Amino acid sequence: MMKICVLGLGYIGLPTALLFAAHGVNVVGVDVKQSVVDCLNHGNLPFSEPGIESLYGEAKDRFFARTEPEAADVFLIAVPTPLDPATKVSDLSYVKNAAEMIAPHLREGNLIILESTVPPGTSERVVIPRLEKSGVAAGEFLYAHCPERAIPGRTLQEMAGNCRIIGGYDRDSTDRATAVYQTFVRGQIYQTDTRTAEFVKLMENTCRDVNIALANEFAQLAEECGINVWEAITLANKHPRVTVLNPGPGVGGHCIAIDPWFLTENSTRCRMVATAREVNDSMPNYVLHIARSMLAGIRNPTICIFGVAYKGNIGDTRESPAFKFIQLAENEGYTVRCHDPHVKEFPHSLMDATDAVAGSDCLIILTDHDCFRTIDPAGLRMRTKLVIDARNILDHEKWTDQGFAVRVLGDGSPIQPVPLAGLMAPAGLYPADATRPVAPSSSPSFSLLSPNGRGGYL
Ligand code: SAJ
Repeated sequence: MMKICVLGLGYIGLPTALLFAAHGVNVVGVDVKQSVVDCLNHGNLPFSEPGIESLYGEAKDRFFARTEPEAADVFLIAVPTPLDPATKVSDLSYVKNAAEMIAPHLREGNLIILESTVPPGTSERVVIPRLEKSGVAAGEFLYAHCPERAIPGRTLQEMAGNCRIIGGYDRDSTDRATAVYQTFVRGQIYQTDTRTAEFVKLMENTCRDVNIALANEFAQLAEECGINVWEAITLANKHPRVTVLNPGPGVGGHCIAIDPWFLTENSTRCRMVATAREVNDSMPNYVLHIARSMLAGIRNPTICIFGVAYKGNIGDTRESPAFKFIQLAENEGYTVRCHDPHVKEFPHSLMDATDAVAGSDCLIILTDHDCFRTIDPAGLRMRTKLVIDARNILDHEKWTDQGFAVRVLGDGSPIQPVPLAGLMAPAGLYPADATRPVAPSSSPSFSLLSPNGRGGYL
C-alpha cells in the first residue's frame, strides 16, 4: 500500500492528506507546529472547512501527524509561501526548509510533489537542488509541481472535482504524479513541465486580481459619472463575451492578493499586474472616503464594521481588506467596532452584533456573509442611521424605509469631499459657525465585548 508524507498541515495540506487517507493511502502528516500535531492526534481539527470533520472520520485510521518526516513512497509539500511585505518578494523559506527535511529520507524511485505556489523556476533553482543533497539525483527520484486550485469554503469538493495541472520534471515523474492524484481526483488531469505549471497557477490568480481591479476601477469611474455601477455591470454582462466581476472593499486571501507579485518579482517590464494590485489595495481608502463624507459633522463618530473575513461565509481573515480599513479609520480618529460571526480569532476585539451597532453612527458591510443579507434594520439601535454596503448585498429599500441613509459602493451618489476627520481646517476655509468634522474626544480603541464575536441577529 502506498505511503505519503504530507509536509504542511494547513488549509491545503491537511485536506489533501485526509483525502488520500480516506481513499486507502497511508498518510503521515508533518507540521513543524507541535500544537497542530497534538490537536490532530487528539482527534481535533485545527481549523474549520465544510465537510472536513466527516472526512477526518473516514481518514483517521490511516492518518497520523508528527513534527518530522519519515521514509515514504511520496512526499508532498504544501507549506506557506508568504510575501515579504517590505520588498514584495516571495519568502521561500518554508519550501526550502521542507525540501531539506525530506532529503535525509529520500530514496531512489520516490516521488516529490510541490503543491505550494511559487515563482516560475523555483522547482529547478530552489527545490530540486536541496532534494539532491540526499545523494540521489533528479531523474533517480521523481519530481512534479502540482499547484492546488481549491477555493476556501469549497476546498473538498474542488480538490476532488477540479481539473489539475501536473508539471513533471520528466515523463516518468509526470505519469507517476498523475497516477497518485487519480487516487481521489475526478477532474481532468493536464500534463506539462514544472516551470509551465508554476506559471499557470500564478496566471490564474493574477487574471482574477486584474479583473477585480477593473471592476473596482469601473465603480469609481461610474461614480464620477453619477452612474450606478451595479446596474451598468449587469447590462454589460449581457454581452456574450463580457464578464465584469464585482467591485468591493478590496482583495484579500492568501493567494490573489499575493500571487501577482510572485509572477512579476523578477520582471523589469510589467506594469498592468502591479497597477491592478495597487487599485485593489486602495479600495479600503475609497470606502473610508465614502464614510468620511457621510459622517461629516457628527461628533465623536463610531464606525461599526460587519465582516472582517476576507470574503463571504468563511472565517479566514488572511490579508483581509478589513485590516487596512480599521487601521486607516482608527488613525483618522474614528472609534471602530467589529462584528463577524464566522471569525473565531482576530487581533482586534470582535463584538456581538447587538453590542457592536448600539450607539454607532455608521454601519459598514465589508464582507458578503449570507447572514448579513437578512439583517432587520428595524432592530438596530444606532445613534445615527447611516449604512455603507461595500458588497451590495442588503435589501436597500428595507433600510431606507427604516430611515437609514444608504450608500452602496459604486452606486453613483455624489461623495462630498471632506477633510480627514479630526483635521482642523486651515484658517479661513470654513466660516466660524460652519459644521466641520469633529474628532472623537476619547482616544480611539476597539471596545471589548464578547471574545468570539458571535451574537444573535437583529
Ligand atoms: N473578490 C471581489 N470581487 C469579485 C470576486 C472576489 O472583490 O468579483 C474578492 C473577494 O471578496 C476576496 C478576494 O477577491 O477578498 C479573493 O477571493 P476569491 O473568491 O476570488 O478567491 P480566493 O482567494 O478565495 O481563492 C483563489 C481561487 N483562484 C481563482 O479563482 C483564480 C482559487 O481557485 C485558488 O485555489 C486560490 O485562490 C488559491 O489558493 O490560489
